[in-house]
Amino acid sequence: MASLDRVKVLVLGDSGVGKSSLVHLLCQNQVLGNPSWTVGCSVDVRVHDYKEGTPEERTYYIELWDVGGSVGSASSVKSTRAVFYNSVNGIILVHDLTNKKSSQNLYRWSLEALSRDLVPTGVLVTNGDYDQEQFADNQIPLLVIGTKLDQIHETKRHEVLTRTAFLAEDFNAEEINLDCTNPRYLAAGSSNAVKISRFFDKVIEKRYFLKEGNQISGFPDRKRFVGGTLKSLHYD
Ligand SMILES: Nc1nc2c(ncn2[C@@H]2O[C@H](COP(=O)(O)OP(=O)(O)O)[C@@H](O)[C@H]2O)c(=O)[nH]1
Ligand SMILES: [Mg+2]
Repeated sequence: MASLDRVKVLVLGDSGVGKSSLVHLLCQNQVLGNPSWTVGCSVDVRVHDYKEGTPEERTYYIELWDVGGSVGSASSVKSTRAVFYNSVNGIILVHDLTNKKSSQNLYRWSLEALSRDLVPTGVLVTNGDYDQEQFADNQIPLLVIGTKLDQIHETKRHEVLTRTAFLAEDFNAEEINLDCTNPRYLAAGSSNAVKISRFFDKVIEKRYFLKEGNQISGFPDRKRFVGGTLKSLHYD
């Protein structure tokens, strides 16, 4: 049997937001019992059926790369990390809904990862020094995942989910908010499972089926970073 084609998806976010727990849930369909500190980079694989239930259905490996570390790291640490940013087909940005700083840091994480991909000489983004042009044509599908939804009190949910909706909009991405310690949030057939599946389909489509320069469906707007945040460019 021919080996399966694969795509590489980065899983980025601050330490402790739940990346290992999320990846375990996505790849093993199980809650990670006892998460240990992720040292360096860890890679797990999810077997994904592209266009499931259609005549074009095909199985792919989704490699989920959890690079680890802190976004405020010294540049030497960042350049070490940069080797993992080559040939990335998609990015999952993970933040902890109980921790605003972890949401804000997603801008820096995405800049670090994307600039490495677009500037082969390895010029990395430093604090607050964002190159607005580098992101004008980002074609890498992004997904924003908020964790620890179970830790948000009912009375605060609306406020928190409004904030995350703006964040996802900034990245022109779909968003999912969940509790990584409860597999029901990704149960087969649930809206979250459908979103995840659509995201991986998009990553595969971009990698294997779309020619360079084609727009991906679901990413109609061009985006550009302005002063550290992504702003839409409107072409009226
Ligand atoms: N209550 C709750 N705890 C979570 C959730 N996601 C992760 N955790 C816990 O948060 C801690 C850090 O998770 P981990 O997956 O190691 O984060 P990482 O450093 O980003 O890989 C662990 O104790 C997890 O069990 C969640 O959605 N809800
Ligand atoms: Mg970890």
